[in-house]
Amino acid sequence: MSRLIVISNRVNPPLEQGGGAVGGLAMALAAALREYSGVWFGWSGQTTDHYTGQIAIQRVGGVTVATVDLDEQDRLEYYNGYANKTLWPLFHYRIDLTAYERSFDAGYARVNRRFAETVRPLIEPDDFVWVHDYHLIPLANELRKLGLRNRIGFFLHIPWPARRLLTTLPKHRELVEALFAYDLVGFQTEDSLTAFEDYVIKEGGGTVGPTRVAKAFGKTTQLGAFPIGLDADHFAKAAESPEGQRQLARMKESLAGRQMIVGVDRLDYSKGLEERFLAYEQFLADNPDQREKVFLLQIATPSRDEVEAYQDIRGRLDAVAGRINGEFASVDWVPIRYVNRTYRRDELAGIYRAARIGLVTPLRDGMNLVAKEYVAAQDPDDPGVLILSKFAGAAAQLSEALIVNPFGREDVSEAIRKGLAMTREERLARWRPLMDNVTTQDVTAWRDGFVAALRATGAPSEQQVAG
Ligand code: GDG
Repeated sequence: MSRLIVISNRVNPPLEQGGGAVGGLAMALAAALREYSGVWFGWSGQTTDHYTGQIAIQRVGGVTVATVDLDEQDRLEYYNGYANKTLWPLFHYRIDLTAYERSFDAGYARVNRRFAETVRPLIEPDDFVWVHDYHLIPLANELRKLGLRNRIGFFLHIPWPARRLLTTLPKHRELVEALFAYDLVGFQTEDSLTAFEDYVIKEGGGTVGPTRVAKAFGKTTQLGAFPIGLDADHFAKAAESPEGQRQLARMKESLAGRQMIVGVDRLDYSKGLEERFLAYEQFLADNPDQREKVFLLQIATPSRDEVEAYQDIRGRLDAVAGRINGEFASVDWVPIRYVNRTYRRDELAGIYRAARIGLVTPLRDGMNLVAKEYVAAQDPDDPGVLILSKFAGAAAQLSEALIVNPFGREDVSEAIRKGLAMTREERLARWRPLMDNVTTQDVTAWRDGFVAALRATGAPSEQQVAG
């Protein structure tokens, strides 16, 4: 059987049960790599003075993991730079935070070239190559330049932005053209896929056929939407595990008869945390009878803290949480418990289960796995209520959630009120189809769907190989 070569920016070796890595991508890939033999290649997260291209190979949990160190300039220009100061904000509709710097462009191109040269010798003729995320869009093009003829697929974990937004990027055309070196380009949602097609047709002068084969720049690629899922059974079991139950008991004790609303996010401006705090403040102002009967537990794990926009949002959240607590707290009640640390996955499952409401209100999100985790962790006899942003990719699948506009404080405040008052019957009626969706459209379905679609593509055309 052909092997699978997975390439992503960072490599998080498959985790032991209950392990504590942060990042939806890491969890999903760990599950994928348990199934196929192959290699997972990416940056170690370490830097050296000069790039050597020396690969460190480890065998972890049945998966061969190959990592390489980058140099300091790579970290600044490629990772902190083009990936996290240019593409991430732009693709999350934050043009105000998007930095366009020539050195970032150069760093992005350099690291993609280096990755291609370094991983090339690990790839055998029959292997399928699966490249992940916005850090590595030009990788297939670089691999093709080195003569690689294997089938190569790309999956974008974040949203694809609207055409008008993308065209603000100085080298938008090159970026999109680079995607045509892949045999398959996958998106989280139909929405992202349609936005890409719109670009191909209107900016790229190309076409998209009924089977979603796109033609532009003299090349052809297959497109598809593959909504990412959860290791759902595993996660549901984590809520029942000793650690999950211990955490649940601990939370229940600390509730002291109050209801809990929970939010769990990487500390990122795309997650809408400040807007969430303000909406919750609105709820407290609108519903004085609910004060002291409820609290919000917000777990926000620090992320990308070398990037200024992340330091800013962290400072703002500290201030807003402090202000709201100062305004509403009483001697034995704090309205927001704001925690900047990481929990084990099984502990998280217990925390989700203890919460009457899962509050997931990103301003933009490719998918959002927290929404699915909240659903999977619920008690089947007495489930909680999911409040979900219409701008999370997950909203397309989880339509029985209370869907809100995260920019509208009144809207979110009203959903909180409704969620807290919801009868067990209605909670069950909403949760059952949500749980069905989360368990059937799980990470295995995602992975198998993508790999099957990649296998079904024809061999790369000569044009693609010529790059
Ligand atoms: C990108 C896209 C897409 C958080 N705190 C802790 C912890 N987490 C875990 C959550 C969840 C993951 O991090 C976050 O996943 P998301 O999907 O919400 O978001 P991103 O990290 O932005 O991921 C996103 C995803 O890729 C997959 O394609 O859904 O749209 O932006 O799994 O549980 N995990 C642990 N402790 C914590 O304290 N163990």
